[in-house]
Amino acid sequence: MKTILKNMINLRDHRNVVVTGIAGGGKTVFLTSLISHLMEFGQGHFHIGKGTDISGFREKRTRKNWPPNFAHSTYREDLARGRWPEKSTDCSEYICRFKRTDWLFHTQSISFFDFPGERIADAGIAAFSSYNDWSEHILAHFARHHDYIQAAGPYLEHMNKENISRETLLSQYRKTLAMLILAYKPLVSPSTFLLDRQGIPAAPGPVDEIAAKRPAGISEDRQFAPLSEKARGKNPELARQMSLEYTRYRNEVALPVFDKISKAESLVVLVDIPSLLAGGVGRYNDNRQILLDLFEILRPRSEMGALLMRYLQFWRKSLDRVAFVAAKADLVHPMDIENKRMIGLLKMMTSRASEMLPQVKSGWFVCSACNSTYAVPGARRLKGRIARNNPEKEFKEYSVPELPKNWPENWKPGDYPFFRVLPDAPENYLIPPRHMGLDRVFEFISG
Ligand SMILES: Nc1nc2c(ncn2[C@@H]2O[C@H](COP(=O)(O)OP(=O)(O)OP(=O)(O)O)[C@@H](O)[C@H]2O)c(=O)[nH]1
Ligand SMILES: [Mg+2]
Repeated sequence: MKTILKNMINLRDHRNVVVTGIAGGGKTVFLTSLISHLMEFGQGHFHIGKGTDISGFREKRTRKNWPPNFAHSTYREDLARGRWPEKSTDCSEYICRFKRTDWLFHTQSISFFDFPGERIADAGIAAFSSYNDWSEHILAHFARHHDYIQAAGPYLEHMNKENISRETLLSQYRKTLAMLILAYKPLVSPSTFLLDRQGIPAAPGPVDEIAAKRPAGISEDRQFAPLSEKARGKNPELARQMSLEYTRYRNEVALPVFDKISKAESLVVLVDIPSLLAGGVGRYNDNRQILLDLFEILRPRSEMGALLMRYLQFWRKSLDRVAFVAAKADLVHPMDIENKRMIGLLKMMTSRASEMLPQVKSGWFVCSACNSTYAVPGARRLKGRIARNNPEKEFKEYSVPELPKNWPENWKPGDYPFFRVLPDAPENYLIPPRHMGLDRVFEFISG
């Protein structure tokens, strides 16, 4: 009764939804499929409420310079043609409005925000308005973690020298960042080193080659690197230049993204369990750390969160829902979904993050936004168009690893060979991609 009444008189008709996750985690495909289901409601086994109907769907395109409109029709076309959308090179937003039969007085309006996963690493830059504070923060992070000490050791040593030039300092920092990329470490910040503003990712190669090609900042002449208090004291002019470039980067690259993330009322956190298992324990550890860093920022009373809010200077609508989603569930055998192993792994990985936001309602879901496999009856096998070594793009049967009951203590890349497949979506746009659990996620995040 209470719910019916709440829905009938619901005055809050707009919701900001941010979909987050690391690069390649499935954000763009998730949104593409979800929007198709809302747009073509009734055509895709997508159910909400007790037989709720959605009608009058309208996209609201904006003329704002940034973020650009989410290119839904391009991505839907990609799926229909059997290719996944390109990785995102900029943030984008999709705003839509529709009527729900369970909301009598209002239409629901939602904005969905998508961004390139690499930008999450700039959370520290967004949180600290002062270059000096950011320097202390990032240098302390390097000092605390053994893996970072390895990559950053030569840089830290160089910083303590008597006379340091801008060129050598930046070159050493770029080498550190290149080593972090090669070690799959998450804190590659400024993130434009990994994915520049034109959307060009760093090409794999030796450390020196990556370091020589990529700038630690917006461009060659606008780079920066952290300096300790002692080094700043010894090199005041260098510190002044670094601080100037830091502030520019923060205003132009980091703040716009984190401003959007911090304004979310619903957050969808995609976790790509097949790729974490396929990639080894290092990939898992790094991904979990990224998640914890992000939640540290969203935590209302955390130092970073408080700083971010103070400096962004906006009236923060409060985050009230977080959906943790085990994405790409079609890459896992249905047996491991039925026996709850997939959701179990998701909960184990994210429970600490969820506890960091006790005032927010958390939900856990298993979901596949674009179901592209079929289960082979009676066997731990799937049928799909495996992406690798399949020039004809044929459907083939292949074995899938069993999900572990718990996250193992250790595992190597290749211990769980989950394969990528090509998308299998109807060419008829009226029919949205097959999905698993997408409607449950939507029901939760739409409040
Ligand atoms: N089988 C399957 N694969 C998926 C699904 N969603 C995404 N993928 C795979 O994951 C890859 C990355 O998906 P995207 O949606 O582009 O990931 P993203 O999070 O937007 O990545 P960035 O733009 O780099 O941040 C795709 O190219 C597919 O290989 C899904 O529902 N099922
Ligand atoms: Mg994307």
